[in-house]
Formats: sequence, structure tokens, C-alpha cells
Amino acid sequence: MKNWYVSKLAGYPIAGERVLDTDKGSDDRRRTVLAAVAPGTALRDGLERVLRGHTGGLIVLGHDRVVEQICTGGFTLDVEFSATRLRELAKMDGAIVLDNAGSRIVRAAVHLVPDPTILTEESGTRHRTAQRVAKQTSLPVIAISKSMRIIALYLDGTRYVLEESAAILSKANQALATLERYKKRLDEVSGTLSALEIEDLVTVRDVAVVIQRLEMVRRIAGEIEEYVVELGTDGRLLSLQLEELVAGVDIDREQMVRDYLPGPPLGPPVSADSPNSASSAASHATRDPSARHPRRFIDAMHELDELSSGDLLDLVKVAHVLGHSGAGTLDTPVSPRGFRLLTKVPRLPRAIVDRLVDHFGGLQKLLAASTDDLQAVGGVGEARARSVREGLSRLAESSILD
Ligand code: 3AT
Ligand code: 3AT
Ligand code: MN
Repeated sequence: MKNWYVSKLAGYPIAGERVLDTDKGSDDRRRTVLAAVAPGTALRDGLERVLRGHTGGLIVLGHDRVVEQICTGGFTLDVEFSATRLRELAKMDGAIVLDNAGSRIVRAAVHLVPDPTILTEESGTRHRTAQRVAKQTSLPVIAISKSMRIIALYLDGTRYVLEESAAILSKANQALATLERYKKRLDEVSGTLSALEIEDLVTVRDVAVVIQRLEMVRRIAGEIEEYVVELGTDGRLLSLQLEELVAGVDIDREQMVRDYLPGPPLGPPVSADSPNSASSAASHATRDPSARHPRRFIDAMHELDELSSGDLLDLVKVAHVLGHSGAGTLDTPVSPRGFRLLTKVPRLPRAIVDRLVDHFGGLQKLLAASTDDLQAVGGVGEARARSVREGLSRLAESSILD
């Protein structure tokens, strides 16, 4: 898992200004900014010092033409940023302006004069100014309140309160305990599904239950990821625990959908540099690995993401997202293509998994295939054929034992 986590802080939306949470660009931006002010950074150290110094502070995280236009008074510094310098400069009235990288202090004791017609629901002059400047410049602005002892970050239309690590950690640990319970349940239902798949006794219900549990695990993990970003260096242990618990969950979810989405087989993913990736979804294509997949798959994955937490509890709705609907749907027998189980075979590259499924078309045929049959697939030599054969047999045995 990479360092930039999905993030949603104790922010409150500001009328009509909130960028949708599903907006990937704004998520990335928010995560970048939250990481820049997370514990362990020099900037956060400075903010904490100002907080402890009871002076209050107003800090603009970036300097450009727009910022320059709303700066009056104060003086130009252009010195390297340090936490102690920030604290000293905060003793003066006015705002401090940092450069875009946050590595230099550009100006101090500045009186900011943002457009007064910009809406703000703050009351104090410092906080009103912070919110307006954030909206006008699109740069992050931090207000450290002298009276309320709070560090607030303004980003576009949203205000976030930067909490202390101890407070975040206690929430995070609660979420982690929930994740552990969810994961245990997920392991149970996926084990059952594997056994049913091998015996070819799967119904839509069994599939929906696993998808539901995968999704629940993913969502609580997403919440914990937010805490990890907020915690910065204080979140390392949490991050390790999280990674261990959710290892393989994303792949399983993807392979579940590929296993059970009705219609022609979902062949090997479309190559990333195919002409399709230059379409309207181009901005996502570079980041989103699922962009390599057929439309139908992407849509299903997206609908899963969008399921409300209420709908997620309804197996019929979950099945519907997977393309299974109608009366008695949940009891309809279905057969997997085999992506998920093949992914569990050790040391089998995903491209080979895709080719094997493409060639055989279904798990039962894969289970029935001899090593000779398996070698008919490109990239599968004698040794690999044997390891696939053995891997599948081992899965079959361990599944029956459950
Ligand atoms: P002091 O000598 O510290 O009292 P000052 O000129 O240094 O005055 P400050 O920047 O410390 O002023 O601001 C003190 C308060 O004055 C903060 C705010 O509540 C009020 N204030 C400043 N500018 C405005 C304004 N344009 N409109 C309303 N209140 C303002
Ligand atoms: P506190 O919660 O009291 O810290 P506040 O939003 O109530 O913040 P105040 O009106 O008390 O704000 O102002 C406190 C200081 O904020 C005064 C001044 O140093 C700074 N400040 C306020 N407005 C501006 C501005 N437009 N530009 C630069 N500094 C400002
Ligand atoms: Mn005040």
C-alpha cells in the first residue's frame, strides 16, 4: 500500500462549496495537504509550538501572484522554514506566508485583504480571513486559534481540525478492532465460497455474501487509512497493522467481480496504453489500475463503491450490482470463471491467471485439466503447469477439510 491514503477528516461542508468526496483529484490533494501537516513534519511541529505559545497564528501555505495581491503591510523575509522561526514570527500580529513547498518563510506580519464578498461563516477576523484566503487563492490556509486552542486547516470550501495524535489513535484503534472482526468473518465466508466453488455448488447468495464482506472490510480499512494520513509518523504502527489485515482484499474483490459478472468472459485486461485510456476517463486512467479492464467491469466496481452502507446490508442489492437480479436471484446457481482461486495459487503471475481463465473459460474446466491441457496455454511450461495443478489440488483438499 502506498503512502497516500484516502482521507476524510472532521471537516464540515460549507454551503454549496463542497467538492464531492468521490472526486479523485480533490481526494489526492486533500491527502497531500494533510500529509504535509501531519505529525512528524517540521510544519506540524511549528504549528504545535504556536499552539502552545498561545499567540494564535494565520499561515498561508503557498505564495503566488494571487497571494501577493492580497498581502499588505508586514515584511518580506525569504528565509528557510523552521518550526522555531514560525513560532517566533507568530508572536506578531498578522499572517505568515510560506512558499509552495513549505520550505521557506516568504513574508510575515502581513495583513491579508481577501475579497470581502467571499462567503464565510466564521466570526473571528483571523478565521474569516483564513477561510476567504483559502477560497480566493485555492491554497491551504491554517488558522491557529488563540482563544479556542485549535489548529484549523482551510482547504477550498472545507475546514478541517487538526487533532492530537492521542485522540486520533484512540478512534483508529477502535476502528482497527472492528476491522479485525470483519476480516475474521470475511475469511470464514470466503473459505466457504472456495469449498462451494470446487464442488460447483455456488449460488448468487454465497457470492453476494463474500462481496458484501469484502466491501465492509474495505470501507473500514479506508477509514483507518484516513487516520494513518492524519497521524503522519505517529501512524506507522497502525499502518503496518492495517496492511497486514487487508493484504489481498483489493485483489480478491476485483477477482470476485471478474469471476461472477455475467456475460462473455472478461478476458485479459486491455493494455494500459490502448487508445481507450485516452478517453474521457483519462485523468483517472493513469492512477486507477482497473482502467485497464472492460467497461462492464469498471461499472460494476464503481457501483460497488457507490453502494450506500444501508444497501450493502441487502444481499439482493449487492447481487444486482454484480448483474444478478430478478425473482429468486439469490438461490440461482452460478459458476466462477476461476480468477479468484487461481490467484491463490502461489507464484502464479496475474497475466497467466488471466490467460488460463481465458483459455478454459471456467473453474470446473480448470480443475479437470491435466498438466498437458494446461501447457496448451501460452506462458505455461511443464513446471508451471505442474505447480498450477498442484496448487489447485491443494486448494481443493484444504477447502473440503473446512
Ligand atoms: P493592539 O495594539 O494589539 O490592540 P493591533 O493594531 O496590533 O492592536 P491586532 O492585529 O492585534 O491589532 O488585532 C486586534 C483585534 O482587532 C483583532 C480583531 O478582533 C480586531 N480587528 C483588527 N482588524 C479588524 C477589522 N478590519 N475589522 C474588525 N476587527 C478588526
Ligand atoms: P482567535 O480564535 O481569537 O485566535 P479570531 O478569528 O477570533 O481568532 P481575532 O479577530 O481575535 O480572530 O484576530 C486575532 C488576530 O488575527 C489579529 C491578527 O493578528 C490576526 N488577523 C486577523 N485578521 C487578519 C488579517 N486579515 N490579516 C492578517 N492577520 C489577521
Ligand atoms: Mn478572537
